[in-house]
Amino acid sequence: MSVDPIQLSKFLSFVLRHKPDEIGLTLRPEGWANIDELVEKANAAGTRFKHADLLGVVAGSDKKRFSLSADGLSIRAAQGHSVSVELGLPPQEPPSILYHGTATRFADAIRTEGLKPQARQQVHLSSDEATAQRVGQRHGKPHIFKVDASGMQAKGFKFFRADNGVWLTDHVPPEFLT
Ligand code: HQG
Repeated sequence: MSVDPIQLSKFLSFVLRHKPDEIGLTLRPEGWANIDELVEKANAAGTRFKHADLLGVVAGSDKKRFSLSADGLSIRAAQGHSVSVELGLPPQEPPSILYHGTATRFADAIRTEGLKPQARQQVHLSSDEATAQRVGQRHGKPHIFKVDASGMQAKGFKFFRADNGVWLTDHVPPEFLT
């Protein structure tokens, strides 16, 4: 039986970002899982797919959600973790403006408290408004915040760029938001 790549992508996101223990997997500190071990444990837990199916999902992922290690033996989620991982990304100079898409119902709280990572490890930002719009739509009627990334960097805030181009930072205080 062929594997639905969208379902498999969702399963991999779930295991590699949020619940590796659901299939008895332990991620390495930087978020990596050995692919053969992941496949074996997923199959044993009832989600049936092959190594090649996983590689197909990695290659076909619209947002490049997954990265392969240089030796090709391991996989990790590029971003989006709720489990504690140390991705080991070097701090980088961000574009002067970054965007965050959210839902209108969160906008007041965000104006007061700034952007917080909520269930994830870091706040997710994008370099283009169209992506932020799509991210916001996932939550409801979209509302876009512009983030003064240059201003934050000048004050010592650090920015990281995930393998798939998503920008990450720990917190965006309200004074850097419009
Ligand atoms: C909001 C997807 C109230 C925040 C996307 C967001 C992204 C606050 C929600 C990636 C708040 C958290 C991440 C505050 C932040 N008060 N609400 N102070 N601070 N929020 O899903 O950024 O398709 O955890 O605005 O494309 O929406 O899964 O984060 O609405 O890259 O690969 O709290 O997930 O990628 O929601 O999305 P999320 P996100 P994938």
